Amino acid sequence: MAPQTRRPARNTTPLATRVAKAIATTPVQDIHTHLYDPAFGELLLSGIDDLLVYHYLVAEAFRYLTVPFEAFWRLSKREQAEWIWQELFLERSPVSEACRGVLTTLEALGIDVRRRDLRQIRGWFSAQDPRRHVDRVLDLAGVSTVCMTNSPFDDLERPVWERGFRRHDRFKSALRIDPLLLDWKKSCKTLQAWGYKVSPALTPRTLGEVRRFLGDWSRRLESGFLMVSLPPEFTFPDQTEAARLIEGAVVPHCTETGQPFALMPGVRRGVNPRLRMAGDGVGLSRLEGLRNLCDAFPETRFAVTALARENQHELCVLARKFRNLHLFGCWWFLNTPSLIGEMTQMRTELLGLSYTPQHSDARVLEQLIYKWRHSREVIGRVLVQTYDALESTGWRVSEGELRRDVGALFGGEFARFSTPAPAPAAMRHR
Ligand code: HDL
Ligand code: ZN
Repeated sequence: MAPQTRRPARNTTPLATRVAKAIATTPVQDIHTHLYDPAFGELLLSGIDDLLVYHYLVAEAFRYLTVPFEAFWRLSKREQAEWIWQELFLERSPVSEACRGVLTTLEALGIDVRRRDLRQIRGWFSAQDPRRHVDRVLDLAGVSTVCMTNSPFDDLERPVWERGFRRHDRFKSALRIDPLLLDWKKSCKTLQAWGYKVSPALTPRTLGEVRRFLGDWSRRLESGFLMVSLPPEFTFPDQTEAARLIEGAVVPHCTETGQPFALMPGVRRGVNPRLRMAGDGVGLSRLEGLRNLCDAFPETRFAVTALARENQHELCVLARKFRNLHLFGCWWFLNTPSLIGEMTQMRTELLGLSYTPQHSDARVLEQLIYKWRHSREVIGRVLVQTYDALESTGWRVSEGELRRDVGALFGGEFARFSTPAPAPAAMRHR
């Protein structure tokens, strides 16, 4: 007779409640945003007009706008925001993820969206105390820290770093180097102007000077890692300047300083330049270059988020093969509930808890609220299913273990990945 299969005594609190509590109360370390420390002033975007002219909404509004693109770009930010509010919120229901996000944020801030009154919403934001508003938004979003995207090549941002400022302790830094790798011809001249002895030819001396540049800015930013977005065609090894700069300068710098190198393949810039920042698209990336990097540099840690949905499964399998590869986020066009759910379930099934399910990519301060509320909802649903399946084996998960696991997913695992621990004592002298 089949042995009696007695289901283990379950925790009296329903699992879904326990998971939801862990998700809701575990703060997130948001490892990729385009937000700025308040010391950067206007560069830290905030308020309803910036929320409405977000490039995701610009792209969606242009699908209905029949006016010439330039007519829209000639408008003021307020006029653009009014047009987007009219087209995407009043003329038709705001059902897209980016539209719903604006409303999730407003509702969380206590603004009555049923009135649909843009003037009243503007009044609410202008009445906020800017000094308190930043921390209030991070707290409301359940975010402990955000990582900025900092570029020495940004003419508005660079002077603030060069002047120096008192850091807000919840704003971390990542050194973004797209111009260096993707437009070496121009960046070589820029580095020369900044006093680095570089030449267009990537000689050992030039590569040494590029490392000096990376060292100077890593120290100035106190950057946690370096990042670059890459076109789908990027591969390694290769004769491109990007591949040669990565091999000759970026990887040695990251290995020497212990910073991960975050690669973000799959973006096709300027698919429709008329849309300006909203005009970028996606392409299927070749991942063998990433495999070759992980294999050639086992002591360097690579964090990766790929933009094409179709790359995600191969990327998960690659992460199973290389412990120096950490996957993060549902980037950009993947940051939708259906795709977050699909990717989080696949990653958990294949990688356990050794990845980072999400980053917000927020460009406007208050977006943190909706991007994390929407992501927590989806990640929570996947984890309920995950732990329910686990507990049906008889294994039980305590509340403390749930909080531990969620903390790992919400930044703890990326922090562990980013700081190499010494080998365990037992392994040291073998
Ligand atoms: O390159 C990137 O970091 C992307 O995230 C782009 O900034 C993009 O415009 C974006 O904001 N995506 O969410
Ligand atoms: Zn980004």
